[in-house]
Amino acid sequence: MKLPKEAESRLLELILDLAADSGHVGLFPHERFDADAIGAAVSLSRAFRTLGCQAVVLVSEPVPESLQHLPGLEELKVFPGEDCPPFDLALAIDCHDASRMGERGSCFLSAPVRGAIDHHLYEKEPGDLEWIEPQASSTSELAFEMIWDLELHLGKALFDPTMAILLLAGIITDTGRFSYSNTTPLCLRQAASLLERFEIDLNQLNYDLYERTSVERLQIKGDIFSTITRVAEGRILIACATQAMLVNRGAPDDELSNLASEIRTAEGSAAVLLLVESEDGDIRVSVRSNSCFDSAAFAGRFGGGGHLKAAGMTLKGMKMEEAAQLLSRESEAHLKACSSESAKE
Ligand SMILES: [Mn+2]
Repeated sequence: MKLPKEAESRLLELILDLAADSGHVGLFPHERFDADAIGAAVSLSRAFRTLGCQAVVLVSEPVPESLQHLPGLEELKVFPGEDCPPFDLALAIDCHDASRMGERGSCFLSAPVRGAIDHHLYEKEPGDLEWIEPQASSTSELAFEMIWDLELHLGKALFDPTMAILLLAGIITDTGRFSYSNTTPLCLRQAASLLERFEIDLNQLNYDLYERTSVERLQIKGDIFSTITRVAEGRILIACATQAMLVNRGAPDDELSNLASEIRTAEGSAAVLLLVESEDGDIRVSVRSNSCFDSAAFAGRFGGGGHLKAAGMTLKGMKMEEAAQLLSRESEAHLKACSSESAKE
């Protein structure tokens, strides 16, 4: 079996080779990027540029309002709109293949050498340049590791205050403010080291990431919470947001998936499904679990993916009601199957 750390070493060697030659590196965070994806991508791109590479972060959409407080995002290039530069190396960040990149996928695939830095579950044997550690708290944790290793190797400082805020934002959000089970001594040490080296207003960062809201957001939250229905004797909770509900409140839908985690706090809930209708009629589903319910496996059955306790998928060509009924049935069966399995153990 290939060790993930070996993939990191191969990536480091390649980056150093490219740096010597002003090589072109493209970083591709997943579609609808979050703080982790963008924090890792921009931090790596800054570090790679300091080494001598030409580095570009290519994204599918402009920065959502909820992340506009993050520094360093002016370097993002939105594709299509911007050209696809002739990259020597393209790296998938916080995802591992072109299917999570939308239209940028073709640009990613056009690079002669491709790799990935990710912490999502991977079914296949990773390629030589795919550094995938599902037990890592976040891709920002891996980006920290890589930049740290580059610093040690070169004996010069690479971290800067912008990277510190970006990486902390990625680690903080992917660990639910250091509360999920993926919080490890390592990511706490990384956070400590960033706080030691740079002056960071943690209170402000937490406010920007978690608390800043608007009356419209509070209203849409109320609307969505009032749709919660119980399935499987209340062990599964399903909530939905139609386009009409969103339009009515004039609220952007960029951080609704957080509400799924909030719903999960209901006592006795084993799993939560939050269905959000997008403008094009697709239904994006956030899956959260508190139990044996394997969110990634469940989402995988509908073409999605993610982690054990948090995953997502998109349903196409289905009305909200239809989707809710289908998912009620399927999730109940999914929960029953894992409950009876764990009862046997
Ligand atoms: Mn992540």
